[in-house]
This record gives sequence, C-alpha cells and structure tokens, in this order.
Amino acid sequence: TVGLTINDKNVVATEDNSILDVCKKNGVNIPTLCTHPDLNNEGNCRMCVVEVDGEEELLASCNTKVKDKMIVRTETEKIKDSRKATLELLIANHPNDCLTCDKVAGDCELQNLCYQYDVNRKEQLLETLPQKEVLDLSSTSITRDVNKCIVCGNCVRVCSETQDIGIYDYTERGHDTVINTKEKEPILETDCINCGQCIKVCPVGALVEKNDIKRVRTAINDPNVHVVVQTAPAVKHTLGEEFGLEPGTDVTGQTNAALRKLGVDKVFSTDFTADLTIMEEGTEFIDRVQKGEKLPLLTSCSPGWVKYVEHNYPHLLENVSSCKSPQQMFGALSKSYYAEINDLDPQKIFSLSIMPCTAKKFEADREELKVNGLKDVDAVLTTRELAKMIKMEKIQFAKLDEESFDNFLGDHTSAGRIFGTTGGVMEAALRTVAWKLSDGELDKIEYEGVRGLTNAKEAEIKIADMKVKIAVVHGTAAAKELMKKIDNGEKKYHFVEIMGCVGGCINGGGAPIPDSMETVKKRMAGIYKTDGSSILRRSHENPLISKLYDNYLGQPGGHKAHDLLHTHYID
Ligand code: HC1
Repeated sequence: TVGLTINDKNVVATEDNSILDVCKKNGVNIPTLCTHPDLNNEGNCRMCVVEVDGEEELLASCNTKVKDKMIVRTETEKIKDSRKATLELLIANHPNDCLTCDKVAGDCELQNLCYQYDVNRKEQLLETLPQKEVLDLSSTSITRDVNKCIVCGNCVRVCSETQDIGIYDYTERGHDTVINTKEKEPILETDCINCGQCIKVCPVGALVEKNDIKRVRTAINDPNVHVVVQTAPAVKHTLGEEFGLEPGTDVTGQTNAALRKLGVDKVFSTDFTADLTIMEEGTEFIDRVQKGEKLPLLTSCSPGWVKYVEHNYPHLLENVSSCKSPQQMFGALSKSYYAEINDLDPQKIFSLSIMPCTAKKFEADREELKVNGLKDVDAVLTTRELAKMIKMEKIQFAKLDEESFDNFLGDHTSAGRIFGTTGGVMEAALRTVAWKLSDGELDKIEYEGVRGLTNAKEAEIKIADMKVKIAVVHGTAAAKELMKKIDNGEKKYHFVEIMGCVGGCINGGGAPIPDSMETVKKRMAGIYKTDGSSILRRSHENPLISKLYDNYLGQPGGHKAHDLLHTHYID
C-alpha cells in the first residue's frame, strides 16, 4: 500500500490503482467523458486531469498510477481552466440541437459538464456548424449522428470488448479522427445485433435509440385505434430509477397507472406470455430430449442473440427454439384471441410494448414474425422512451397509486418475472420441466446454480432418472466462447440460455443507464425479491394460462399454438 494526499486529505491506496480510482473510492468526484466502469480505459478525453506536486503538466488521472507520498489536487483554477478549454474544443464541433436532442437531458455528460464548468459558446451559436455526415437512420433500433461524436471511444470498446462484435472503429487520422462503422457503411449493413450497448456508454447523443414516441402518441390519440400495451419483466424493476427510486424497486403498479394516464386502452404484461413461453418451450425441450434431436435447445427470446446466431452460426439455427419471444407471443395473442373475445378488428389494434431492449424494435419489425400479414407488435418503446413520455406529460410517477393489470393477459406467475435477469428463463423452464418430467413429484423452485452475474454458468440437474446438462451465458462475448465449444463438440448440453446483454434484460440497451454493475445487481435482487414473495412461482400454475389453452390454443405445442406462437428464422 501507499499513502498519498488528495485535496489535503491523507488516504491509503494500493499501488496499481489509478488516481481516478483512488479518488472515486474516497468520494472525490473527477469528471470524465471516456471512462466507463465496465470498459478498459484509453484516456482519450483529458477531462480527468489533476495536479500532482512536482509535475509541470496536468496529468490524466485515469491512466496515472498513485505513488507513495504523492500530493494530488483535483479542482484547482488551473484544472478548471483546462477542463473548460477541453469542453470548448469539443462543443466547437458539436451541433447546437441540445433542446431537441434525443439524449435525454441529464443523461448527456457533455451537457452536464458544460454547465458545471460554465462553458460559454454564444459566439459559436451564431455560426452554423458544418455537418460532417447525415444521420444514419438505417437501423430499426439505433440512430447514429456522427456530428455529435466526441471520439471518446466507448462505443468502439463496448462493441469489441464486451460484446466481441466490433462494428465500430477509429477512422481517419490525427485531428480528423472520427469513429465510424469499420467500412463506413450504414449500421444496417454491419454485423450489428441491435443490442444498444453502445447507446448506454455514449456520453453524448451520438448514439440513441430510434425514437418511436411520435408514432405511439399518434396511435393513442386516434379514437379509431385500440392501443394495448405490454410491459417487460425488467421494466418493472428499472423504470423507477428515472424518477429517483432505488434500482430494483418493483414499480409494476405505478407503471400501469402511468400508462393509463398516457391514454392507452388496456394494460397487460409480457410476464404473462413469458409463462406461456415456458409452456411451449418446455414442451419443445421435452420433445427434443425424448427424440434426442436438435440438442442443445438454445433459447430464442433475446433478439440480439438470435441475430448473432444468424450472422455467426447459421448452421445451428435449427437448435434455436422455434418459440417466438414473449414479446411476440403477446403481440400475436393481442390480435387473435384478445381481438376475438372483445369483438375487435385486429387491423385496428395497435400492439405496443415497453422493453428494456433496443433489439426488440428490430424483432417487432421482422417479416417472419407476422401473422396473416399483420405485425404481432406495432411499436416498441424502450424503458427510457416511456420515462420520457411520462416526464413530457408531467406525471408524478413516484406518487402514483398502484394499479393492477387489465383482465387477463396481465396476470402472471413470478416465473415469468424472473425472465428479466440472466438465468431467469432457464430457472423458470426448470421449475416446470422438472415438475412435468417427474409427474408432479418434483417441486423444486429455486435453482441457485443459474443465478448471478458470472459470465458462464453450467449445472447438471437430476430430474427423475435423467441428468439434464444446462448452461447459461449472457453478453455475446461469453456466448461466442460457449458456442465455439458447442460447435466443435467440446461441450455437450441439453439446454442453453443465452441473452445478448451482460446481466440479461435488466442491463438491456434500452434500460435506464446504470452507473455501474452494482446498479444491475440491485435490479436483479429486486426481481428475486418479488419472486421470493410470490404465491405462484411456476408457469404451469398460472390459472389463466390453463384457461387460454382450454378455451383457445388447445395443447402446448399443438397446431394453433404453432401457428401463432412459433416461428422459423430465415435471416
Ligand atoms: Fe426481456 Fe423477454 S425477458 S427478452 O429480457 O424473454 O427485452 O425484461 O420482455 O420478449 O418476458 C426484454 C425483459 C422481455 C421477451 C420476456
């Protein structure tokens, strides 16, 4: 350990730590634009400079290691002037559209720092900045505005390191360096899986989700359109953060109330069709195991992951479950069963979903996921977009009285809720598969082995006279490692859950932007808390799912279920 002084206070630290890390640990805030707790550091932005006694120049605190007896100052006039100059340089090349930028106010670090360091660009505001390139609107999930890019490199690193996909890179040289897709092609033409992790680490508005708010408002305001909404499991444990509540807080009731205030006609839940997914996918799993074919069964509910398989393992596409995701199952039911029992014209139903995921926008748009030419889901808003709509209407979210779902595509078991975290789909499936395979003898509910944030989890579970080998991974970098081993025969499993984002949907590209993985852990804990206190915790116990099969679908895996709830990916 070493002893040093930060702003006249003595602190103790280990030598391999950076000044920035030591300051953070000791509650000293240093601004940065390019460091992110989940990414390696490149020291691109020069915002984190500090003064160190004996050094003439200011040092970047993110890549300067602490030393014994070091004397550090973090907020002198010299430092403030330097940060201000850095910001002025950045905004000299930045568009002037802060009032209308899709990066929600408060989430733009550049804007926050300009306020903090009193950056004044009145003269520049009089000029019209040259636009480098037009907006890239090619993707259904992500909008990219290179004019706003401050070349921090976070998107390059998250895409290549965390996701191991790498569609972005630095292009041009020196002063002209910009970040672009590798071949400067539109995002749609790259290997992008629409996960939106780049949006989460972009400190400015250069990368944002495709904005669908206007389309949704138009539908809500049209008296001839019947708007039904579903909310994803993870939304219920993350939306509260946008309104000052603790990460993980279960805000199901307030979300329902807010959606009604926004004017939707019926409020339902994706957790209900997550239960339905377990009935279908569980049946598919048992069938494949009995026939000994197309194993391992790979989960299909994460659309980023499905796209990843299409790009990288097309020969393993038949291993991917044929079940549509819960989002799409809900959409399909909203325009069939729900329309029939309510005597509504499916063409006049607008099926809206609120998701923590930008790839869900892409999924909703897929040709394969239409029934009779009608899209299952008409629009997807991210959790952040919903928060924005609630703020636009000045709804006091945290003060809303809790409201329940409408009858009956909302009521669910907590097996449907745990889908929102890595390991949740597997655990929910095991609860029902074990019960089925053991003829109701096995009522084990909690499978600790699939929980937590470890990159790759595997277990062997004894069900009746069978040993079921399972694996759970999250984030495409970890998925890539596992898929290599499955593909070359090194690893053999019966069932594998893969989610495109690290942590699963609670850390999706459309979720409120978390400070660190600690926030993600709290979200996960919130989901398991709700699960632990629920009475019905296994999908097959959902009485409304039984009613749906009895009255409409027939058997799990039957003809009608197949027509509506299954698909075949054709890329
Ligand atoms: Fe997810 Fe899913 S869990 S994919 O992470 O299977 O987005 O929350 O809605 O469809 O249920 C997301 C979350 C979500 C689907 C379910």
